Amino acid sequence: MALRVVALAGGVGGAKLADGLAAVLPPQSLTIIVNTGDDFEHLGLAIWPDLDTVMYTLAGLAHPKTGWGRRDETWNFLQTLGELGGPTWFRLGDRDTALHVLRTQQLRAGARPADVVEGLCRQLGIPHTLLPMTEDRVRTMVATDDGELPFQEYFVARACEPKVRGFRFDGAESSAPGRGVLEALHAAEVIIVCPSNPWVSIDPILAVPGIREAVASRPVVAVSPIIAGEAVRGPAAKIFREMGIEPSPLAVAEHYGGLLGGMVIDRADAALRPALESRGLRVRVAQTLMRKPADRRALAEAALDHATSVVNEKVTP
Ligand code: FO1
Repeated sequence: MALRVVALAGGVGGAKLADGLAAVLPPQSLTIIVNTGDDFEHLGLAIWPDLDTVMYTLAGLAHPKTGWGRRDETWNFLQTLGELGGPTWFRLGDRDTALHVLRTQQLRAGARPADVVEGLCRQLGIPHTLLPMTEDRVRTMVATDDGELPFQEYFVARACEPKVRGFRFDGAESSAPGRGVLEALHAAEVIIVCPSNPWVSIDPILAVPGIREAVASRPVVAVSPIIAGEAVRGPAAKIFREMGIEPSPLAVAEHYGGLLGGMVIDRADAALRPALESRGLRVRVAQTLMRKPADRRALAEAALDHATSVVNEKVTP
C-alpha cells in the first residue's frame, strides 16, 4: 500500500515535484494543496497562476522553458491587446486565455472554486486530487522599499526588483480551508512540503486558519528550494537575503519552525547535514535539481522513501 500523502505546492518547483509524486503514487494516495495567494483579477479574468502551473505540469502541457503557461502557445491575443493599447506586462497566451475565460464564466455563474478545479482536472485528464488552499479571497501583498505591492505587480511587472520588507496575506485571517483540505491533511500519513518559495508559495497556505495546526499534527518532510545558497528559479534566495537571512536549507528549516520532522537537501549542501540533524531533523541528501521528468520522479521517490523513515520513527516508541 502506498503512503497516503498530502503535498503543499506553489510555483514551478512545487509543480515539478508534485508531478514526480503523481508519477509514483496512485490517485487515491496523493492530494496536492495549492497556494492561491498569487491569484488576481486581470482584464476581468480570474487568473490562478499556481493552480494552473500545477495543472498544466501534471497534464504534461506546461511550457518547457518558463514552467508556467502552456507549451505550443501562440500570442495573437496579447499582441492584439498591445496594438489596441491594452496592458501586456502579464503574458497571457492564446491557449492559456481559453482556460481563464472559461473559469471566469464558471465562477460568475456561481460555481465553487473547488468545483472549477475539479472540472478542469477532469478535462485535462489529471486523476490526482488538486485542492485550492481556500475558496475565499486571499491575496499576497509584498511590503517593499517602494511601498506595498500586490504579488503579481511585484513578481511580474517589477520583476522582483524592489527590496522586500515583509509579506501580508490579505484576507487570510477570515478565510477558511478549501473543501476537503482539512480532511486530506488529517488523513495524511505524511505531508510533503514541495521545493516552493517558503515566503510566497507555502506561507500563504499555512496562513489559512486551521491549516498550520493540521499540518503540525502530522509528520512533515520538506524538500529544500535552496541549493548552495541560491534558488533554482525565482526570488526565494533574494527574499531571504533582503529579510536579513543567509539563504540555505538551514534557513528554510528555521523558517518552517517546529513543523518539520525531516528534510531532503541537495548533494551540494551535504555538509549542512549535521547542523540540521542537531536541530532534530532527519535528513536525506539527494539530487534536488529537476531538469528532466526522470529527475522529478527520482526526487519524489527519494522524498517518499525519506518520508517513510520519518513516519516509522514517529510511530516507533
Ligand atoms: N510569470 C512571469 O514572470 N511573467 C508573466 O508574464 C507571467 C504570466 C503568467 C500567465 C499565466 C500564469 O498562470 C502564470 C504566469 N506567470 C508569469 C507566472 C506567475 O506569475 C508566477 O509563476 C507565479 O505566480 C509564482 O508562483
